[in-house]
Amino acid sequence: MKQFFEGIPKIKYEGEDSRNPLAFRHYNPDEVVLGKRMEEHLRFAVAYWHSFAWEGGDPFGGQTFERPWYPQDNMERAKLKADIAFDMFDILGAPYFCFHDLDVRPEAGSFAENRDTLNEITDYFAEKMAAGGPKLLWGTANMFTHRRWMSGASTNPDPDVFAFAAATVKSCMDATHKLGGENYVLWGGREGYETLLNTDLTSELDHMGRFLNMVVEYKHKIGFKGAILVEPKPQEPSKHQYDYDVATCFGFLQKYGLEKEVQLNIEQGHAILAGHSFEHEIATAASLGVLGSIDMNRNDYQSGWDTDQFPNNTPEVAVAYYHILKAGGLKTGGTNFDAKVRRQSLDAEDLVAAHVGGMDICARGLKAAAAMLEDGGLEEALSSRYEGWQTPEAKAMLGSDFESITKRVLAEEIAPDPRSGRQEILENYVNRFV
Ligand code: XLS
Ligand code: NI
Ligand code: NI
Repeated sequence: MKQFFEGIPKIKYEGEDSRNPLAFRHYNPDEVVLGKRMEEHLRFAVAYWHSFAWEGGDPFGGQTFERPWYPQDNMERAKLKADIAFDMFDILGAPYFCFHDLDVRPEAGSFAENRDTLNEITDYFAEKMAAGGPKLLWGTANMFTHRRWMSGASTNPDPDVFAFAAATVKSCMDATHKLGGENYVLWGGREGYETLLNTDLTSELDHMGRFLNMVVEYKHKIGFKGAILVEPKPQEPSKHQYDYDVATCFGFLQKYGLEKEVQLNIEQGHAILAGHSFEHEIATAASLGVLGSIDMNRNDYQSGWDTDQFPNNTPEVAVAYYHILKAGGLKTGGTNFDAKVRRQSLDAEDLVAAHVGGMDICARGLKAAAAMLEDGGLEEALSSRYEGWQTPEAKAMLGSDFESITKRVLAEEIAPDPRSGRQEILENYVNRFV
């Protein structure tokens, strides 16, 4: 154990009455919920990017944190960062972690050097993982920070950037595969535009579609068994991003023949930026058959930015897990905290406490969701609301046509009798569980 987390013990489950701020009050990995251990339902992952690579900057000011692995520009400090990150995974008992290439190795400028340092650091990870460390939920490429990506990666007007992006994603898929990663993520922060005045929308989308097909072809070629996940977000950093939301992504996947090959990684904050709720995005993805994984970080509702805060709202988390459980639960996906502590939260203890709180609120939400499902009140309300569609006449109608329906409306003098949607009653019902 390095000095960095000195004095911070391994976090334990102490139950609801515990007053210890560094204990789980709800997250009890072995507790069985709906026939499955909590750990297997939630599949928590710590995000290397925000917890170990982000330095506390905002649009008006730079680094606030002081960490022994700064500046993040050489391999010696990259390894120190890895030592400390794996210490925290152990303190939390986190079963998974995830990373971007740029989080874990220095940026060299040349592709060959970036690939070699990525290979070196991921070999270092492999040793730690073999020695009892967590598993890899997903790997990904950061194709948005370096200036080469400013006009996009696969959608860049310059084919050399497309080529650099292809080589970069290949190297990250190789590293993810080597580490037994369970998914590979693509988030296109700069796959979009700043102004349509300089943008050939049609060819950019075609290039992005071809690029994603190459990802899938390469996955099959190397025998990567994990899921390929695209992460929707409407904007930020680009003014407009092509992967706007779940529905937009699904249309894109269908157009390029990928809807059976690619699933989605849905982030709470991105759902809010798109003008949706998290559960809307989850339920939509589930209904379209593309629910992959979740990034469980919330936005500040006042700021309108993707503030990437740790979750802290039980009702929101509970309805999200309700839709996940209803869809059969997370398969290769997990609950990733793509979240960062506030820039004034300088201490190692802040970093640990943020994850402890996030894991605990998710466990609490999961238990509430499971209790709702077990009680079955929402399912009953739903089947009663749609029961009319169970009649043979209603089912037959879907196979008929406007003329015959009109005849039936006249013959049977159909005059609909509106029924209450019972929204408040259902909201009150949910509040019994959260
Ligand atoms: C940024 C995204 C990013 C992805 C991975 O807003 O959430 O963190 O999850 O590139
Ligand atoms: Ni985000
Ligand atoms: Ni994310």
